[in-house]
Amino acid sequence: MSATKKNPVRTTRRQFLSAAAGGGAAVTAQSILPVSAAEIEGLPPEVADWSRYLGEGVDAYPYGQPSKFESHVVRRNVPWLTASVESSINFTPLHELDGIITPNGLCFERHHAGVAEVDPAEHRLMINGLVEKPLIFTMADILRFPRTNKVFFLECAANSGMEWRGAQLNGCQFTHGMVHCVMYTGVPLKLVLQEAGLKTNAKWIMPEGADAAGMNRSVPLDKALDDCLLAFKMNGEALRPEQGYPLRLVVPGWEGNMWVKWLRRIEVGDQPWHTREETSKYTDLLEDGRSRRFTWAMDCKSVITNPSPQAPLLHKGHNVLSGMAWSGRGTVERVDVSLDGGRNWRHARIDGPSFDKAVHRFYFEFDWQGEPLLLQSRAIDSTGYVQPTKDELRAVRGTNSIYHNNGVQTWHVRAGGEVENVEVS
Ligand SMILES: Nc1nc2c(c(=O)[nH]1)N[C@H]1C(S)=C(S)[C@@H](COP(=O)(O)O)O[C@H]1N2
Ligand SMILES: [Mo]
Repeated sequence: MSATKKNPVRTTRRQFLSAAAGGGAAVTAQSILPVSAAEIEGLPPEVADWSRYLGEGVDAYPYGQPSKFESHVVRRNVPWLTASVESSINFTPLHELDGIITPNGLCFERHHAGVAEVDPAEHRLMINGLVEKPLIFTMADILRFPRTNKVFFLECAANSGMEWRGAQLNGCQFTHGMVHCVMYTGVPLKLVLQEAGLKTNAKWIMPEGADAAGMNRSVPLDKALDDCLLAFKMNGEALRPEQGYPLRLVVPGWEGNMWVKWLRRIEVGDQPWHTREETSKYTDLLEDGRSRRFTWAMDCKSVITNPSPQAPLLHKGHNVLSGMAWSGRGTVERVDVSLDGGRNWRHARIDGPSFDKAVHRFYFEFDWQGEPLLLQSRAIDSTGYVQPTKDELRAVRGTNSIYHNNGVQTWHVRAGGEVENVEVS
């Protein structure tokens, strides 16, 4: 993935305030006035077509699909980030979703060598290296271990990477859509490792995928024994092929590339392997040319999903702002929202379950009379860590980075309700 900037947009707070005061921008009144029901034929008290005829029977959809009116709600890619579809990404349509769970068919995908088609009957998981007895498990063997259900977010280290130097992509789907949050059913990795028996010098594991990329990463043993899962179900049903069917490693709170899909082998060792995906990729290049070695936990982050460039404001008056927040180090304790580019902050309302290392949903109800807004959200996690501004991040990490951008996002709402991606300084 290239870090080339395409038309970065930068708005100063002064520019914004003068635009707001002068009311210079043309107001597109049509886009913000609610449509009067009387202007539309066929609405109540008229009887609509769908009330006059029988609907489809129970056999119409053996596996249910969304309404055809929701056909625009899909994963999308960015053409200039898609050199080849087998080694690429698409993005979760965050602006169309609510609550904390990502539906299976909308979880973003990141593949280094396409979606492996794995037959579960022939799939095996091998444990080797510094263990008392190397073992090979069938899927049926895995299903005989005690299992657990946990909700976790997965965020690619490159999420928001294109935004590091300046505002670029117009839509939270593209700026923040490399995250999903799913309920996994799986076996604690600890149980399977204990079955093989860890040697006293065991310090690291290296999970490896069965895809053509043979994707692998070094994971410290402490993490493996703490909360990692061998997951076989997502949101109650079998993992989707895109998400690693039939078996994937879940590494809660840590960068997505460690969550090896189509998991076929775990080697136990006494030091990290320094594989391709933890050297040439997924390290952060600092200003002085050195790289940060490992950055595992995904720091606390949030984004306003509505309004956002793909979801403009359509009505004056009462409006609901919504967004999501997450932290790789715990729960999200608080989310603050600003309507004026970070001058004034108000507490947002976190609603729905609050799980460790999972997405949290927040809302902020506000009144809008067509004035320009600079929307920001700032999350604070259970360790007390406050999501930084992008300028604060760049002050520490320089401008060479792609990965691990958890800076505050700004959306500029114009007088007509349109929203664009900007930065304030
Ligand atoms: N075997 C394998 N595992 C993999 C990958 C891969 O290409 N092959 N991509 C990794 C990366 S970089 C990320 S961000 C996540 C993406 O998970 P998802 O496709 O479920 O969103 O899977 C990780 N696990
Ligand atoms: Mo990733």
